[in-house]
Amino acid sequence: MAWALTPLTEEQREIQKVAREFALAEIAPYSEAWDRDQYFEPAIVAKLGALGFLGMMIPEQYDGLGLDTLTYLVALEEIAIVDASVAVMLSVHNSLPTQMLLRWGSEEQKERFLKPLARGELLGAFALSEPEAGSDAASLQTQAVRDGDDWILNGTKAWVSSGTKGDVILAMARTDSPDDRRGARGISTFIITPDLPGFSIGKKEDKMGLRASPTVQLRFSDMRVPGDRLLGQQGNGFIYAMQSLDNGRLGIAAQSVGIAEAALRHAVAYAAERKQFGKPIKEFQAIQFKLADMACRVASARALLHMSATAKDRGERITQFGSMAKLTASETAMWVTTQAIQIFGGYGYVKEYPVERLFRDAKVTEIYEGTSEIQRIVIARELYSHT
Ligand code: COS
Repeated sequence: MAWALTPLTEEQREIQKVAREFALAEIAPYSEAWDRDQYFEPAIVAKLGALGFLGMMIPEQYDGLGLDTLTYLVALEEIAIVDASVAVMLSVHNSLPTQMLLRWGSEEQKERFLKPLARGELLGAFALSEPEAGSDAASLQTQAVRDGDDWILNGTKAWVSSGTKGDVILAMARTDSPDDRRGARGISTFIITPDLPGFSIGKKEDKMGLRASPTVQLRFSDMRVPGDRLLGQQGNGFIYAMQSLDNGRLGIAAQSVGIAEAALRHAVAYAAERKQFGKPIKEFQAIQFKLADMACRVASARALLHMSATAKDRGERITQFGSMAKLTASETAMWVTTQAIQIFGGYGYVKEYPVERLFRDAKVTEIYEGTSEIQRIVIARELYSHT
C-alpha cells in the first residue's frame, strides 16, 4: 500500500525508507510493552539523533540535516505508523523548540542549545499551557520578574510532552507587571534547562493514549533564569508560540495520518483473514465500503498535509493550512481507528490486537497543539483576514 500522492524526490524516498526501516527494526518490537508500562526509551532518542532525525529541518551550519518540511513529515509519518508516542517526541522536538531557536535565537543561544539539540544530544520540549490556560493560551499566569540581569520565574506549566526528559524547554511566561497587564503582548519566551535552581518536575499524567510519551507538569519556584535565556524580543513570546504552532500542527497532522494509515493496514489485513458466514469478511460490501471510505479519508488527509508542507517550503504563511491539515488529519485518525475497531469486532476492543492502541493514541490528536474547536476558529478567522 502506502500510496505516493505527492511525487517524492529520490532523496525524500530514501529518507522515508530509512525512517520505515528504523521504525520496524528499533521500535515495532517494543511498542506494545512501552505503551503498557508507560515507558519512554531514552536509547531511541540517541538512535534517532545518530540518524540526524532530531535536526531534520535545521541547516547543516547548525549541525542539522537541512531538509525541507515535506521530507520531515514523510519520515514522521513512517515513525507514527509504528509508534505514535515516539512520533510526538520527534514532532515536538523538530517543530517547536529547535525551530524557535533557529528563528529567534541569538548566535550564542544557537551555539549552546540548538547545535546539541540538532545532533540529538539534547531533547527539546515546549511549555505553553498551564492548568488554567489551555485553549485560552494568552491567559497564562507564570510570572517572570527582573532581578538584576536575571529573571525569577514562578508558575506551573502543564501538558508538557517529553517533559521528564526535556533538556531544553522553551517556556512562555508573563513579563508584564500585574498592575500593567498587556495580554498576549505581555508574554515572553525563555530557554529553560532542568539544572536551574527552582525547577522541578510535577505530576506525571496517567493518560489514555500516547502512554510511552511522558506528559508532565513543570514547576518553577523562584526559579532563577539568567538574562541571556530570554528568546528574541521581550513581549513577543506569544507570537513566537503561535507561529511555531502553525508548524507544530503539521507535525501532529503527520502523526495523525500515520495512526490512520496503520489502522487502515491492520483492518485490510484482518478483513482478508477473518471468516464469517463461510467467507472472508472483506467479501461483504459492509466491510468493503468501510475500507474504501477509510482509504479515501487517509489519502485526503495526506494530500492536504503534503500540500500544506510544500506551501510552507515555498515560504508562504501557513496559519490556515496548518490548522486545516491538523483538523482534517486528527479527525481522520479518530474516525479511521473507530472504523478499524468496528471491523475487528470484539477483537478490536482488546489489547491483543494493535487497533485498540491506535484508537487510544488517536484521541489526543483532536486535543493537543490546539483542539479541533480552536483549529476551526483559526481557519474561520483566516477566511476573513484578507477580505
Ligand atoms: N501567527 C502569527 N501571529 C499570531 C498568530 C499566528 N498563527 N496567531 C495569533 N497571532 C498574533 C495576533 O496577530 C496578535 O498579535 P497583535 O498583538 O500584534 O495583534 C496576537 O498574536 C494575539 O492573537 P489573538 O488576539 O488572536 O489571541 P487570542 O487570545 O484570541 O488567541 C488562539 C488565539 C485561540 C488562536 C490561540 O490562543 C490558540 O491557538 N490557542 C490554542 C493554544 C494551543 O494550541 N495550545 C496547545 C499548546 S501545545 S499542548
